[in-house]
Amino acid sequence: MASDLLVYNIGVLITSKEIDIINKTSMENIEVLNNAYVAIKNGHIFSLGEGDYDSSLIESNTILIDAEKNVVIPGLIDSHTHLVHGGSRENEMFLKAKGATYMEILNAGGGILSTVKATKEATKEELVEKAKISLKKMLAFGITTIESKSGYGLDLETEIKQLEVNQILDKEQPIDIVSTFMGAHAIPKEYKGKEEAFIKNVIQMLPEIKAKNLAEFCDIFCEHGIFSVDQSREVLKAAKKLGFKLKIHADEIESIGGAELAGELETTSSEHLMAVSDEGIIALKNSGVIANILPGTSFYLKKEYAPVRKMIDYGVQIALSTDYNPGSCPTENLQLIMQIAALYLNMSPIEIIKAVTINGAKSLNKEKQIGSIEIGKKADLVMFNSKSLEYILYHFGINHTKMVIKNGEIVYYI
Ligand code: IZC
Ligand code: ZN
Repeated sequence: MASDLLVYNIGVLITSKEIDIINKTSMENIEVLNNAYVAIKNGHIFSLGEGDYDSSLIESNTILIDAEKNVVIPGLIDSHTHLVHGGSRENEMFLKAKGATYMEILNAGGGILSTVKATKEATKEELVEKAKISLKKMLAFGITTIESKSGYGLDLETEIKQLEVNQILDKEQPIDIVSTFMGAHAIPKEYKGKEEAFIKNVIQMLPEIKAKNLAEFCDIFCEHGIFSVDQSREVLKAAKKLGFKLKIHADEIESIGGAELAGELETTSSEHLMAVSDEGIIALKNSGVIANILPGTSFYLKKEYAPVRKMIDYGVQIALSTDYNPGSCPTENLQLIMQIAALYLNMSPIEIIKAVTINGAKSLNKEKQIGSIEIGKKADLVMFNSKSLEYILYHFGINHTKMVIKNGEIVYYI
């Protein structure tokens, strides 16, 4: 049977299909094909292989794309973003340069709380238009699926507004959006000293978010001075009971047992982990929690990097994401994050690709539909203007994308 679109003459095709040649816990156990082709039909992968494609795969209507020996990989997955927000925080950059810390700025009513104010003041339409500009940039960087969190409302009305913006954006542009409710992102000013009351309030928001089907995941900022391990457990358990899948911002600034809690609750992923303890790493490994590492934040805040090599040695699976947000990582460039991972996390090229494809999909519980180029999966592909994978990681700070295919359609080409 003929295909709708066929990409041929691919120099290096990293399918990200997991293979067992090394061992199951490896971060390098993904398939790499040379001189390959991929055929697409009805928006899904129809056939692929090395060498010449069978002539039965094409007919007069088939769109043929010569990859000219370039690298092709699955569409990138950015599995941790704070996409929808009002305003920006460039003022903080220069406060930090004078010595102010992220926490000091937040405690003075800035940081997340200043974005909460701007997000409350913005209309839904303004938030849609602002986020759309970011999504356009993301698509150009080769991203075909993202996760997008609420958490700049901290009240039911604004949290719903943010999540409805996700819903609108999911329909209006090519990138698929997976929504996460993060009502427990910071303690609002009016709840200072009444943290328990705020926790109750967040728990009361959960059934409404669920009834409106506005989020698949629930996340919380488990951090010294924000939400404790016990408070995080309370919120996440309540969410789990209602059928939410779980994520947790854990051990970003201090090691307080967030990763251990992720293991206990078997969250889908655990985010940041710059200060994770050895016990935390073991908990992640034993529960199969994906460690979602956000090295752009370490870079931008001039902080320690997460101990990724140690986690990989322990057998933890790593995802890499931008953490795109207006405070600690204002960039949509996942390719830059991959380059930072090569430079500062000592990850190998194949480990990096695994982290932004199939492991990104696992961190969204979508590994059956996306994250690898396998027959039957969504035809989400990115072609780079490079014949070698290493070159993409070496030539940093630029955009290497040549073509993006989403659901079998060419949505970006340069
Ligand atoms: O707006 O600062 N870490 N949440 C937890 C963030 C960073 C986003 C922000
Ligand atoms: Zn985050």
